[in-house]
Amino acid sequence: MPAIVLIGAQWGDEGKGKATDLLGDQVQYVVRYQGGNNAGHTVVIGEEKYALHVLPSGVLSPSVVPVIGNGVVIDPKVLFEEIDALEARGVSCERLLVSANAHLIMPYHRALDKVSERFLGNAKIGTTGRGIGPTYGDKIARVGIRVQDLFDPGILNQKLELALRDKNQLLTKVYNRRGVDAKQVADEYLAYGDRLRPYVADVGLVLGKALDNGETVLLEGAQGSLLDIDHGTYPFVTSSNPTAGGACVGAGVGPTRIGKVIGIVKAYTTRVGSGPFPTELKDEWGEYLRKTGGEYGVTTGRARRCGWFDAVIARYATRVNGVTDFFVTKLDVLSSLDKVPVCVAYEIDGKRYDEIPMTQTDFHHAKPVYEYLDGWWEDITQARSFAELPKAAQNYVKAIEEMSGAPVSAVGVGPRRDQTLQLR
Ligand code: 2SA
Ligand code: GDP
Ligand code: MG
Repeated sequence: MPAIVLIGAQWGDEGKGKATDLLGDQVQYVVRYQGGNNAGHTVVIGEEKYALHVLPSGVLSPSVVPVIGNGVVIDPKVLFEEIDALEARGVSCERLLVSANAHLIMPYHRALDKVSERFLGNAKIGTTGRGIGPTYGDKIARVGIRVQDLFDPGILNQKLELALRDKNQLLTKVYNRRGVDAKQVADEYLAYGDRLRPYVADVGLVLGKALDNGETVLLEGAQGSLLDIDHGTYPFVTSSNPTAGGACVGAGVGPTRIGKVIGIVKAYTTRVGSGPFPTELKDEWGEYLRKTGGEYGVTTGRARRCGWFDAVIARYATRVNGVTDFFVTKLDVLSSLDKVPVCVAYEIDGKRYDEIPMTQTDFHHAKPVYEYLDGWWEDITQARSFAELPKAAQNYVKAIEEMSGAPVSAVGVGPRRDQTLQLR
């Protein structure tokens, strides 16, 4: 069985955690390939609810090896807090593998993330403040610090000194903040290195061998396609590649090993942070979706912006990710509506667009063109097969399928594992 990639098809929080957990029985490895502890993946098992930030959602399945790939940025303090909290609840994390090439989020990255957002004022990105952007910035500028640097104190000190030369200038001279002490950081991170050592592995090699042996590897995306640094609504994006292509780079798995790309798509749309969002509802309907869907950030607690389903976005996600099938989540949240609006195209300066416009300026002016589908009033959270859904709900899913351009293989009608309808 080849590798499977699972991605968010919108702006994140589509329900990737639940979907990954559902696939747990069929896969031997679950790999995070980008992002860091900005992610918030919720998994509900029976009465227990888990919020994962940097660990792969597969950690909750005892037979799965959870893996943090080279494309992830790791805040070791947060990683250990997450491991300790899970182990205190009886979830073993000892199978975890961490890439020696993953970059580390350092205290100055967190400080710079927060202070630069403040500096931007109204133009801020609305980041999670976890130091993600500055850490990826250093990776690209080739001044980043990697997991393997923690095993060589000489190299760590050398790299820290180099990095802090301009970071401390920035913090103290530009942003008027306290500088960071290299010795203190080195001591703190060398201690993390001692604890991290048993988990560290040549992840690309491990995954390559697993695939050669016929095992199945699930590459779990964080955030969503429209938050991709290359294919998202730049600059209002995260600093990594959540799209399917990022999975190969961020895990060290070649593209020919990928057999399936599962797109997770919410039956409506949400977004956290700034940036364009054509179907956003700033009225009581937005509040209705937020309340009914429990749309609050899993990491920061921020209220998510809410809007109707946007088929233009879903089509785009199908194309840039090569989605082979969709998993539609949160259909239950749309029960009790007379009509359900679905955005089928945009109108920009009097012209109709069936695809996302090429320029950011146009996208900021995009107004949704809606089609109104019949709603349903029944509570669908108890449905256990597609046939049990009211006809209008079935038609809604079929319409999403047709407009998005890839078959729907599963539908979520609640947060629990059993609240999932398999279509194929
Ligand atoms: P960052 O911190 O540099 O990655 O922020 C840049 C943008 O990416 C967005 N972003 C997210 N959007 C949705 N969900 C995310 N994870 C958490 C969750 C978010 C939370 O699951 O709820 O708790 O607020 C996530 N992570 C990053 C972010 O909002 C910026 O728009
Ligand atoms: P992720 O970041 O993509 O993993 O998604 P989040 O965990 O941030 O947000 C998704 C939320 O929706 C979580 O609270 C899930 O428990 C919940 N959820 C997932 N699927 C469904 C569903 O089909 N119906 C409902 N009502 N909730 C769901
Ligand atoms: Mg989330």
